[in-house]
Amino acid sequence: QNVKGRVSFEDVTFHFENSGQGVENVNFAIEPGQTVAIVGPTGAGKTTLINLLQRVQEPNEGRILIDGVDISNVTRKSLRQSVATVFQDAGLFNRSIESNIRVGREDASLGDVRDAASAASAADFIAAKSDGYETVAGERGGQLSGGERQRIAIARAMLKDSPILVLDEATSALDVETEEKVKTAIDGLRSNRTTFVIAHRLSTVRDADLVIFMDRGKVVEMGGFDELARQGGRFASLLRA
Ligand code: DUT
Ligand code: MG
Repeated sequence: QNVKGRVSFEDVTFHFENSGQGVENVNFAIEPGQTVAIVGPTGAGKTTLINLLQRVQEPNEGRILIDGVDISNVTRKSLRQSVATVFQDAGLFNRSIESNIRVGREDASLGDVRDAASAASAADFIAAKSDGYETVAGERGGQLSGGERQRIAIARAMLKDSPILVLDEATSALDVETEEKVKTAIDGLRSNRTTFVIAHRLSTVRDADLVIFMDRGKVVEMGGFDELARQGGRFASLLRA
């Protein structure tokens, strides 16, 4: 695969037709392997920004480049190979755990699936189930706990091995032990991948190379964590809150 994962947004503006909300004039560039943390209040445009990167929505103005290529010229299918996602609602199907991990990599062997599960700290809980990898996830993964669903989504992304990763950090509380496992799995997933994270935890924001603080569709502040903390603006007051 020749995608490296350099991403840039150039004057990107997008408005939903019905509401007129969206994102306004977004500009940033991120190097391969770096992490961008997107923060801001509800309705700020965080999910919209991420959706634009996947061509779920298309900019009205400006362009988005991956390794210098305007993604409006890239098919959604090929974009899905380059961008893996780990969302709160993990996007699980009512099929076996094995086939849920394999989504997007139907060619993978059971050995590959097992390796991905281990790397995602999911191997232990899967082994503990009487049907193991054949355990059926249920409607939208409903037969599994939140932490289990998340780790299956992480295993899926591990297996996909794409240069760009998008994750929406869960706000739902996991028990401390599971939380630790999920965090370890995500750290493993992030290494060597350009990562966009809709961040809800301070520790994640602290680790990011670039913090984008959004409000009402606009980038209000952008920079490194220390830089923004020093500026004493919106982000800094969030830290004091
Ligand atoms: N919006 C629409 N139509 C949609 C989705 C969103 O009009 O289909 C509006 C709602 C909001 C703005 O766009 O005013 C940005 O929404 P987004 O979902 O990007 O906000 P967020 O930052 O992800 O909010 P949250 O933290 O609640 O997920
Ligand atoms: Mg959102």
